[in-house]
Amino acid sequence: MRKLKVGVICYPTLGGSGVVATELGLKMAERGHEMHYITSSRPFRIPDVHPNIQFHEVKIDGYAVFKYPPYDIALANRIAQVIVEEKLDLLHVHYAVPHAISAALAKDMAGSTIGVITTLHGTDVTILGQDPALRNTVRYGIEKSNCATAVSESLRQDTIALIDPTKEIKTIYNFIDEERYRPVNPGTLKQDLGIREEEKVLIHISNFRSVKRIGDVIDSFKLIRQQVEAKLVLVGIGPEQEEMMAKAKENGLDADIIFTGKRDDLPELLAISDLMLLLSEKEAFGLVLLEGFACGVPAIGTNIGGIPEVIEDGVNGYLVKLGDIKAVAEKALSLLQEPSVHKQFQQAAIHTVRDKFNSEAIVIAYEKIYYEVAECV
Ligand code: GMT
Repeated sequence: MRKLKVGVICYPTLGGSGVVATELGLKMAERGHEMHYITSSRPFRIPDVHPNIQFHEVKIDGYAVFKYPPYDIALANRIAQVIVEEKLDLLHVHYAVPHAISAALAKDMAGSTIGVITTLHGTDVTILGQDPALRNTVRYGIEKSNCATAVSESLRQDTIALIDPTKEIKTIYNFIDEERYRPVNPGTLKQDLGIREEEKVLIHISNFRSVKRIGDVIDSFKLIRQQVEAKLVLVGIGPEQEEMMAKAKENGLDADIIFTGKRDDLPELLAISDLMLLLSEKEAFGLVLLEGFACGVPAIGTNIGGIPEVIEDGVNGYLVKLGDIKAVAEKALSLLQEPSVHKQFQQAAIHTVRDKFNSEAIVIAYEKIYYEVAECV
């Protein structure tokens, strides 16, 4: 099969959609395809020099006439240039708004028939798709794509219910880099964070947005902490951070909750963790669950969105109702106080990543779509 030239459009920052776009590009480049990232900055983990990966920066000047610099148009212009200059075979767009719209405009600007795949990641549908000002825009982006994929079955169904596209949506699950996320030796990290050897460690990793319900994580931890010696490690940065720091203090938990900020050593942080909490009110997939599972950390998550497609209740973790912090504490204690059960869950978590979310199988599923889209135009 000939190797393809693929333009990738994504948010280059640390959010889950950017991580998936980056990991997929790296895997496709390993398979010999030429990957062209067209983004505002070099995505995290995309190396400066790689024989099969190029970065095309989208630049925009803040002219005085613009209240808001039109990034979407600058992006379309750059995509159009790259389509022509690099003779791309297809575009893979991650996140519908504005990327799918910019891709459609770019195609028109370049006078090209290039195929477009749009991967929906969650909030582009579950939040933006509910906004009357953006619903039709999301729909337009999907309709203008040759193929649309969703990262979970739940997101696929939400997209049909909220957006009602005529286009078929295919579910392709997320995956993680199994070479990076695996049980590693954390060295002295536990001690360095001021956690005693005998203390249990609960971890939550997110962008600290309100949908993540970090308040529920803290309230659950408070109940857990009454029964076992434990620390809660909160990893990430975002809008709710200060409020959550204040909440920890108000609850007299500031010595037991460690706010680490953004960290690059996630496998090590996961290696010192006994249990992950993801208690979101919206979550299309929950990539962080896979990262934890791959490192042998079971999870308790809400029975929301795509989380039940990742957490198998009673096998690699537990599912609870949104806001049911008592249930979180009960399930957490049943794992933390029963080492043999905890061990079984750890093994099951590792197997979930190897079997259901195997990166090679998922990359091959995307590659199949790449060939279909490249050849159908
Ligand atoms: O809120 C986030 O978690 C970031 C967001 C993003 O756009 O990067 O994540 C979404 O995409 C991830 C990768 O597909 C999914 O794992 C997350 O579940 C999804 N977030 C939500 O649906 C809230």
